[in-house]
Amino acid sequence: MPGNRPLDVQVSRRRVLQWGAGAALLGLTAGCSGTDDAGSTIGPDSPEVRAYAESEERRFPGGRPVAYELSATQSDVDIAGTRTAAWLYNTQLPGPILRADVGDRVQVRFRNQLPESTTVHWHGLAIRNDMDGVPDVTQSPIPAGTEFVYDFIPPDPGTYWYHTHGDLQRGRGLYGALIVDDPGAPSAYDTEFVVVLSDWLTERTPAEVFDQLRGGGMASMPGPDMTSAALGGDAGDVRYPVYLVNGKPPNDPTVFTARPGQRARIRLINAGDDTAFRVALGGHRLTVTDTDGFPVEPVDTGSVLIGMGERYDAVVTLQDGVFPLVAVAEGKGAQGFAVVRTGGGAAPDPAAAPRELTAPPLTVADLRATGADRLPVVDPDVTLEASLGGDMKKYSWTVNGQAYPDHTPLAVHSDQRVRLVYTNTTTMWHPMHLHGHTFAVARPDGSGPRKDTVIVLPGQSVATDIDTTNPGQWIMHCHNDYHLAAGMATIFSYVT
Ligand SMILES: [Cu+2]
Repeated sequence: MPGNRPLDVQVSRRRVLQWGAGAALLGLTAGCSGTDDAGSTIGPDSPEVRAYAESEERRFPGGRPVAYELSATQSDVDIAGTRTAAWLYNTQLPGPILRADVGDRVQVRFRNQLPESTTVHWHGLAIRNDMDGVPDVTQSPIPAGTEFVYDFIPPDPGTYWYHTHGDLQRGRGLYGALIVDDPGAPSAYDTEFVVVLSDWLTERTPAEVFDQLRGGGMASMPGPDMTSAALGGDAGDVRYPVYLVNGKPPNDPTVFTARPGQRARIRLINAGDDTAFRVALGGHRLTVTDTDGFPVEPVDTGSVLIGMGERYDAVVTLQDGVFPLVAVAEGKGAQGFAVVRTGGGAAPDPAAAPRELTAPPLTVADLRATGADRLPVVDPDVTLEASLGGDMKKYSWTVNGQAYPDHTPLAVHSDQRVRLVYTNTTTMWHPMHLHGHTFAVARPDGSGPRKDTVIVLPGQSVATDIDTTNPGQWIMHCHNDYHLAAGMATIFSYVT
């Protein structure tokens, strides 16, 4: 989404009239089916969004106010003794862990001290549309030097995260974990490791890498092809100089400490721009319990494969000693690394390759939603197609043949079961993310896990089921930040 160009959609006079003056003042132009029978667009300032917010307040009476201050600034960060330029939240990499209970009233006073406009997106949370933080879709970009108060109720417990939704800003360091606790649920663990994985540029900005990709150059360092069987081919577009775990490189790793025998909940978040990670903890099997904030039937594995935007939670019973937590940059010949320490001993080798990595990693196909979290099995009211395309000569990535901000919205009505089918016609995998909803991976028996981001492999289709319960304008996009910048997005658009 280069710059703040208005979105190139067919703007009907009818929509402008019905959406009203508020949207006109905001300059919001997203969404519009352009067809009369689709009705008028439900924008972020529409009465339907206010009604949703009010119903959430009624659903969670007495939610505590939880206030956070968040500033985005130009800073620099120490990567193993080398200062590199970064854009950070509260001068931390990753940003601070934000935490609240389900139903709390979260108010984040955000100050933009960057040299350009930005927004903050609360990834995975089904919150009111006007707080979703997507520039020119749910709000005007927050200008440099100004502030904006985000005010929302997290409706579901689990592992979430927040990040900028500005053009190619995330890779500069603007991301952090957002954890939502359920005070009513007994915790099945003794300690918790929040693990934010990312890929890090040391010499160039993401915008410079993007220009290079657009110019037809390889944005990678010299090396073998970046391919992965688990990802069905191309693993990524960019080879990074370093991969980070909680902002730390392998030669200066994060150390998680605990006691032997404790049950640790590991909350894995892939905040990378262009890198899938294959994660294992040496000497331990992972019991995966949740993905994208929602529970699954627990399943044991040696490793998990996690795409950008996805989260996996796993519980382990910790052994006595010192263990490598390895995040292999899938197909890229390098890894992120951290240490789990419960006893004495020398730190493991940052290049450790635990045997847990040898078997194929767990993927979404191995997961089943717990009964309580399944969507009821019903026939879809409407089926929508999202054909994922690309033109490598131009480094253009598309949905249904259009490169965002060019788009034809996927129009839906409230209270429908929508089946959204992603079909990947490219030779590269795409982690597709829908804002404002947690869909179910469609299966005939309804066992598909709930997700907000799902990997679609080359040449394959993934069907997702969505109950349209959160009116507004929701961006749907590839979570590879270069693919998003090159157009792989559209709008999931509620209309009346
Ligand atoms: Cu993509």
